[in-house]
Parts: sequence; structure tokens; C-alpha cells
Amino acid sequence: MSKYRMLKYLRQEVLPTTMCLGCGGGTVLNIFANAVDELGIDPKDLVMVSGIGCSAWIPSPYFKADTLHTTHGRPIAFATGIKVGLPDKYVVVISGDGDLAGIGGNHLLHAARRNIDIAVILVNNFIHGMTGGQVAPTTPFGAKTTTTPYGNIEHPLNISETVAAAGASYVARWTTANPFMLLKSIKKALTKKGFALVEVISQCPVQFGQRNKLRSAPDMLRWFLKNSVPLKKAMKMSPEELEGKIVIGEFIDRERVEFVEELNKIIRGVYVNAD
Ligand SMILES: Cc1ncc(C[n+]2csc(CCOP(=O)(O)OP(=O)(O)O)c2C)c(N)n1
Repeated sequence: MSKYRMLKYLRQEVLPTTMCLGCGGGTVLNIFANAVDELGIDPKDLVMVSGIGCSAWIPSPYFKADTLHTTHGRPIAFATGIKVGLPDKYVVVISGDGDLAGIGGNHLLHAARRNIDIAVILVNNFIHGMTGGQVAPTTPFGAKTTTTPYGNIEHPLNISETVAAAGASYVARWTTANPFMLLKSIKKALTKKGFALVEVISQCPVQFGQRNKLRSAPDMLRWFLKNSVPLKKAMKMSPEELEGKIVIGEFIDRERVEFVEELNKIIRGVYVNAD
């Protein structure tokens, strides 16, 4: 048996990966595989969907399940169709912050509002990584990117708070420096009825770190740990005190009527009435 227990979940013919040295994508892939393993989910029951970007490569082509690598910003739209057509499958989107909260932001909001039973793992590396490190809607204020060489003058979108407010059943945010909490939340997201989002703050030392005095993955992980504030503590802090901090924890965990179940009730009703 291989000493790499999670290898059985990977398409070995496409290894080694295209990820840069120190990329957080490997951590996310590893933890996701552990979540599937611990829940005893048969990968045949999984459909993985991603958009375009480095983070979109985490499920596709590496994870050995049905994977759909879609167009930029559109994985949630594709996932919605899959879940409606195949309601018994676990439908999981793994993609980047630019993909899901930038160009695809509208799909993210409306999937949360509908509360459709999809698990989304949004890998937030604060940047459009694949295309060379351009500013994203998640880039911290003041951070340097290729398109903000003098510092970002825009405020970042708080993805987790926005998705929780839009109506999701489950929302959590962790960093790649919190692997055990991340594992717990991914397991919850996979089993939660309704829309579930796990936002993973992840390191991109190449495109983000190097321009912001965080040259290596350990530098970035130390920075995550130093700047993270647990949600309970954050609730007692002012917006000024929270400026530049990473609030971590579970933002919402609730039961709420789910879209596909409601849709199927209507479809069954229409068929019964038609008989
Ligand atoms: C319609 C369209 N616009 C732009 C692009 C170029 N593009 C490819 S990947 C990408 C950025 C992806 O960023 P993100 O989702 O944050 O993922 P990361 O690479 O940082 O993991 C962009 C803008 C594209 N492929 N399609």
C-alpha cells in the first residue's frame, strides 16, 4: 500500500501537478480527499465542477470522480443544472475567488439565495493567479498586484458574510493554516442540505506573496495565523480594529428549505394532476 493514503482518489496519470511550489491548492485537495474518505463517500456519487484558474485545477483533472471543467465564472451555473438533473449526487464546486466571486459573483449570490444543495469550496488567494497576479475583488486594501503596483485602492468583498446574507444554509471561512477546522467544515458542507460555502484563504506565494513581502509559503501561513481572528472575538471588535484581519469560523449553520426538493415537489404535483 502506498504511504500516500489519498493517492487512491487522484488520477495518477496526470501527476505531478501543475501547481507552483508552495501553492495552497495541494492542501485543499488533500483535505477534500480526507473529507470524502472520512465520510465514506463513493467517488462515483460525486460530481466535481470548476471554472477557470489555478484553483479550478484542484478538482479537475486531479480528483478521480466525474469532473466538469467549465468556463470562467460559470461553474455554479453548470453545477445547478447537474444538481437539478441528478439530485442524488454530491455536487461540489472548487474554484478561485476571481472565478466565483469576480466574474461569477452573480451566480454565487443567486445560488445562495435559492439555497440549492451544492457545496462550494472557494479558494481565496486574494488574486487572479493564473493570468499573472492581477487585482481581484478580494485583494486586500493597499496590497500590490500587477495591476495595482502602487497598492490597491478598492476595498475587498467579504465573501463569507455576503453569501451568508444571501441565504446559504452553511458558510465557514478558514485558512490553509487551519487544516483540521477546514476538514470539519468541508465534511459539514458535503452533508449539509442546501447551499454550503467553505471559503479557504490560501497562499499564492508566487503572484501575491512575492509582491507583498511574503516571499514563501511559510511566510504566508505565518501571516494567516498572525492575522486570523475567531468569529466570536471579531464580534466584539470595531470595523477599524478588523481592518486587514481574517475572520475565521462558521458564519452560518441553519436549516432552510432547499431548491431542488421544492422543484421536485412541483414536478410530482404537475404529473399527478396530469394523470
Ligand atoms: C471569459 C474569460 N475572461 C477571462 C479569462 C482569463 N482568466 C483565466 S483564469 C483567470 C483568473 C482566475 O483567477 P481565480 O479564479 O482567482 O483563480 P486562481 O488562478 O487565482 O486560482 C482569468 C481572468 C478567461 N479564461 N475567460
